[in-house]
Amino acid sequence: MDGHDQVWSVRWGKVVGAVRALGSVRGLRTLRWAWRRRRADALGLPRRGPERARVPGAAVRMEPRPGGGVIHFARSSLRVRVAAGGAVFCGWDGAVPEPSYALADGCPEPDARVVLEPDTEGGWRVVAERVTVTVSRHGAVDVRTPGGVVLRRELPPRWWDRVPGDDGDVPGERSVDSRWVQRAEVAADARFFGLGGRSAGPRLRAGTYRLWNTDPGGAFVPGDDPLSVTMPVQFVVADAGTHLVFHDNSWDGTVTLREGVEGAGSGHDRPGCAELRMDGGPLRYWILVGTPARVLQCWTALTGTPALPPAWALGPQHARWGFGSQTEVRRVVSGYQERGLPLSAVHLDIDHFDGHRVFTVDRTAFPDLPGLARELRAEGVRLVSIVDPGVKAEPGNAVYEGGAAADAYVRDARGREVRGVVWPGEAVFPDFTDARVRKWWGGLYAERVAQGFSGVWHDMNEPVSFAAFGDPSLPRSARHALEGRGGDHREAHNVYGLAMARAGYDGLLEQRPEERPFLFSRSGWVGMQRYGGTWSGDVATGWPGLRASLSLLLGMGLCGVPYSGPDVGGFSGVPSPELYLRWFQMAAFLPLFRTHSAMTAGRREPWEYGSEVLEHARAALLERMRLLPYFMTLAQLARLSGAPYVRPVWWHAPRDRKLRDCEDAFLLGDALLVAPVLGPGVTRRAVRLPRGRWYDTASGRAYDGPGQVLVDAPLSRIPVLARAGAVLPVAGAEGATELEVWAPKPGRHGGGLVVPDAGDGWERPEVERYETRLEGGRVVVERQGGGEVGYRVRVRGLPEGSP
Ligand code: NBV
Repeated sequence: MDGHDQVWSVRWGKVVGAVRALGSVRGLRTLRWAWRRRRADALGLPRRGPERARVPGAAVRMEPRPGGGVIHFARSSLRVRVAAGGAVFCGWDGAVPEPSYALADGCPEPDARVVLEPDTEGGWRVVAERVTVTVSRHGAVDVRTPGGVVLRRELPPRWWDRVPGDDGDVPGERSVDSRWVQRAEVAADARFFGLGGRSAGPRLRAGTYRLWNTDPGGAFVPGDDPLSVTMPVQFVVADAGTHLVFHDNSWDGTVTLREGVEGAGSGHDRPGCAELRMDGGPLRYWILVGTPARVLQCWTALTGTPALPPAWALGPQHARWGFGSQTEVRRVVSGYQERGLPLSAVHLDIDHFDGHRVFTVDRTAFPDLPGLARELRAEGVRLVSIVDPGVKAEPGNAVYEGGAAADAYVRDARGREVRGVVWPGEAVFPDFTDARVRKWWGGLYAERVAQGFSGVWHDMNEPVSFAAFGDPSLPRSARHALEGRGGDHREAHNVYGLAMARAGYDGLLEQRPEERPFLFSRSGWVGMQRYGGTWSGDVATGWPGLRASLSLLLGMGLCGVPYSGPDVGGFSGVPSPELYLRWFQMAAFLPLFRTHSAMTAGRREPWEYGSEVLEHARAALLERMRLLPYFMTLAQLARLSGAPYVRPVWWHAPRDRKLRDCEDAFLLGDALLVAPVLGPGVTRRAVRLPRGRWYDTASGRAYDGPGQVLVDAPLSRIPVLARAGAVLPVAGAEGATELEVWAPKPGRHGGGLVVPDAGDGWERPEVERYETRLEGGRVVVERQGGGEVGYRVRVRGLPEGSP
């Protein structure tokens, strides 16, 4: 089957599955639930009724405020405020930065040096260090570089307000569900990235992308949209500069993108265009401008530093839905050990619960989980547990009863518990937007800790409630606390997974304050990196799935979530040995390196695909172990600077258009360029190189970029190139950290950072900086600021026989 056939077979499989499911008990439940959900919304949501369109109209006056000011228009107002770190906030209709689920520490202080002043065109402008924002008399907002080049032009927005007086609205006030649209233009050469985890990227081509976290149901292939993490975050890269725009609004909406065309019609450029349409919520956004690294740094300052995983979470991990028993888990781990394959963690899925009830254990199949955990831990293998938010609603289920007593579950507009359908059957959903509920839920992680689990994996938190038709989630009319403000699922849906992650993270931290909590979550929103990472979700087995998983990961990194990875081999089916191996080889260079599969899919142990695959998988595993100190350094750097471990190849050269369009390779930190094999039968592949010298790490051969080169990609490995001059920490043969140094190009300097991490705990290690240069044909490595290079140094990339 080629990629196209694989995509269609996945889609067809979903249709057949859905039809079959309808005949089962669960099918009937989901049918009943879908009707109930629809009815709840018909009764519980305000009717749309007549609406009135509105645009800001002409500017009337301006009010200066710290960091900017407020411009009043005939029918709206715009607040512009430059924050101390350089991020610019724009809020229409009185919108202010807080409250916000995205902001890590509330709204940053204004940059006191910035003022809003009249410009020569009759509008206003703010001039900040890295950006100038001008506002026209009719409410168009231009974002310019300090040199005056326009990066983005936001046209005046348009609202559709319900006619005042309807459904208890206060006349003259905008209701929370006023719909709005805002259209922006960007340079003709600009490329769009981001929007959370998208399957059809990383470069987001023309299309409409929905902002509503969704379980795609079954496995997804490129083009399936939306998925579990959607974010209103556009990362835009153009010749003139890079910028990020974040619309801080968790409501349902769409972003329609269209790349521009240079020299379209009579030689004029047609600009690129991004149109955001929202079903409600505030029109407020942040704009960040600078180099990609600078933008991500500023983004992290705003939305939070990524949680630092413990070192073991950077090692190889193995999961499966359907281990079925403790004996089977033991057998799989022994299989790794007997073959000398490193393994850091095993993940237990919902089949280890008692009847799919979260925070329970099936004692028949897993009679002594704490014992197993202790035994494995002594052998260097941790256990990670899945946690689903849906709680089986039945008397006698202690979790359910505890939550009911604490009034923890989401209720409908009439005040009754919302009862959906998930794995355990009829289920209720904790309202994580309530601090009190987060506290209660976090306390439940004590049970997981007592079972011996070292970390958790949050699933089904879009949230999912199986429905025979319509949205597989909660009714939009369902009520949520929203931190005491009160509101409904239209606003809470997209932040549900984020708030659950917060509860889980805090719960784990409380249990084991001396350890870094390990958590990754399928769904989430802007800021989820504060609590952990994510993974691809149910990516379809097949070459298109492999590509989709890379797209997703790169997009998440640009949205500030650096720790993620795919299900190696794909979730849904039986990969060919070649596909399994290529997936495995790519994932060995990704932060979360985990094999996983569905209950009905084939096995994922490296020895299940024949001896040749086993040997090559072993090589990938050993290389991963060798690179662990580098991964740990990248994790620390992500915390310090927001730079994702895995970066697009244009990271340091966003003006290189060919790199901008390159979607089949990635940078791992500053030192390595990884070129995975994404199709069958490949033994050589083209690699687009950024500027500078690059060494094929397998052959040592040097290539000079920019440009495209052909490199060998035998089944035994995927191409990995090292940047000349790079310094990276690796584990030496005896386990001690060594510096791998790639010879700089003659006349050039190089260098690299090393963050020696103890592996866990909260100590903040020092960042060590190393510099490299060639001197008389020898590579010299020095520690910046003087001091010993306290590591053994291994130089690579010098011609044979060099000193
Ligand atoms: O818990 C079962 C699976 C899990 O293995 C997978 O990783 C999640 O993405 N889960 C989804 C629910 C069932 C999906 C069909």
